[in-house]
Amino acid sequence: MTLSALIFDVDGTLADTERDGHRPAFNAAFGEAGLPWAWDEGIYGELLKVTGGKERIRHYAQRFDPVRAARPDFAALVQSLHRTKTRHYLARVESGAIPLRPGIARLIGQAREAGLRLAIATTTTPENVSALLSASFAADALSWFEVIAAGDIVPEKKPAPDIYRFVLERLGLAGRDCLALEDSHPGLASSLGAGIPTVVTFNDYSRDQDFKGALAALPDLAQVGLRELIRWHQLQ
Ligand code: XBP
Ligand code: MG
Repeated sequence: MTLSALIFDVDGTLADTERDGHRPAFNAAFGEAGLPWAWDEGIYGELLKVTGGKERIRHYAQRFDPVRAARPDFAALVQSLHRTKTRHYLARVESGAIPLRPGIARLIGQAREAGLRLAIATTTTPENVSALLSASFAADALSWFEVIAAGDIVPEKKPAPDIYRFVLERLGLAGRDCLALEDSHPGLASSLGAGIPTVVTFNDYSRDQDFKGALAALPDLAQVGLRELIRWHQLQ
């Protein structure tokens, strides 16, 4: 089976964005709104089980601040908090504060040299992807990815397979001709649900999660390049 395309998750895979990127951005938004909410590293690890920033805010309020969650203007509050959070997150990314994970830049360079097609399948907000790619690679990096599927573009976020099915449909490829790179159980469930062989690079938040079904689960891609991915893809 030939490998035709690599499909990358973003948060936790391209870069370790959650603990020192998204999390402080959420807290800055809560502070600006005068809310007594603060997500420390521990609680954020729990909240990451809910994919999507707006969904995560809603889940947190319903559980820890039900009176505020029951207010008629709660939906508008969630939207406004998420816009503020995205502004803070973009500022962090654009300042170069969030580096790529080990081996990612090399792998993308090798894949481009080998003529592999590239795509992105992420739950995060589209602007966050563009900012990370522009801050981490050359200015034209967005054009390297044929499909950038992000955030609310599909009805169901990960672990639902929607976002990966959207990418396959746009690429005109079958799942088995691709390889996905993910960092979390919800992400793996999503890519496997779309029939895409997947390699997991776990991180501090996801290391204890269940990665059954992955071709491999690694701490990072420091020792792994395109040759290894192609070999694993052919073995499955
Ligand atoms: C991870 C997510 C996102 C981010 C926050 O996405 O679940 O919701 O945590 O970004 P992935 P937003 O691992 O699929 O890249 O606030 O923009 O949702
Ligand atoms: Mg992820």
